[in-house]
Amino acid sequence: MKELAGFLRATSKSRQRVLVLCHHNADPDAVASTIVLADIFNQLGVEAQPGAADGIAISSQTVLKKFKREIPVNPQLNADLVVLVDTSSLDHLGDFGARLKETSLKLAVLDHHKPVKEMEQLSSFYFVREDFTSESELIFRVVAELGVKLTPEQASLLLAGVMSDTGYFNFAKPETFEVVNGLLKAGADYQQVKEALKPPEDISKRVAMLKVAGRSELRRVHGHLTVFSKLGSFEGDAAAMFLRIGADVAFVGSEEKGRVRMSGRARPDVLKNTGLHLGELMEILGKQFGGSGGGHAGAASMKGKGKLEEVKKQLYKILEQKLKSKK
Ligand SMILES: [Mn+2]
Repeated sequence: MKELAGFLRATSKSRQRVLVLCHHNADPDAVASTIVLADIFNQLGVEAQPGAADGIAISSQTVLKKFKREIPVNPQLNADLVVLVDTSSLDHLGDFGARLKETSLKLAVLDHHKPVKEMEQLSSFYFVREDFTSESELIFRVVAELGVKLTPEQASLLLAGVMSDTGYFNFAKPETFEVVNGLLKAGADYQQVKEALKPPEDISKRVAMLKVAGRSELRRVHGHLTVFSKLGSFEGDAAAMFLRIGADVAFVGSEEKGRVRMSGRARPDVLKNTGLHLGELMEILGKQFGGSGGGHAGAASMKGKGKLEEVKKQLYKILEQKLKSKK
């Protein structure tokens, strides 16, 4: 953290204009950490703007509304330094990533996803800590290191980020609760955050979940219950639902006009026993199908070109190898 705090201090002294940027379809963890980091830069005396590439998720919109904050989507690229937050690679910035690449602006990466080699080479500063369950925790730690005080609203935003990325503390570590304690002490409002994160009773989502359940295929791979299903939206939510109702590993994909997309989720105990890492698996599949993929060990996604049936075939080939127990 000292190293990161040092970087933030040095950047503040250098009088650069900073753009803090997060990935497309930005989740609450992404928008919270982006907004709070931009605030901190401003507090340290540097001109900083927050921004999200290609749009933000509905859940983030609700959280931002609750705490009266906004984040510009596809902001202007008039900065000296772009700090990528909660974003492991330019591929996760949608079309905005290609625009950013063309500018050859100076880049810094502050992330908690699986490191991407190419990004490390592209960045002037690279700080990736996969052991953090959310980017918001990372931001909280560096803010503490800097000795800056969070406002109650900033603390609430970060708490929303932590809760969203840990799946309401399902993937939390002991350190997560230390951060949560700090956020509550800084004035975070747990009830309000919980309220803001509560998904609206969306009829289309309920129908989607029922459909995806009906289409699901169950296979046992080395004793593990694996589920595969198809859905054109809410893929991540659907995969998470399959874990809640009993799957060890679940994948939900879609295919439209030759483009495929797939999300996966796996139970922590399965990851531990087998060494499976869905971020790695999705990276392999993304590359195999001319696209990209990545994420966390227990939650990841890919997109590419081709047939979903073919993706499924390759997926099970990998699972056959990876789901062997280490013991
Ligand atoms: Mn995150």
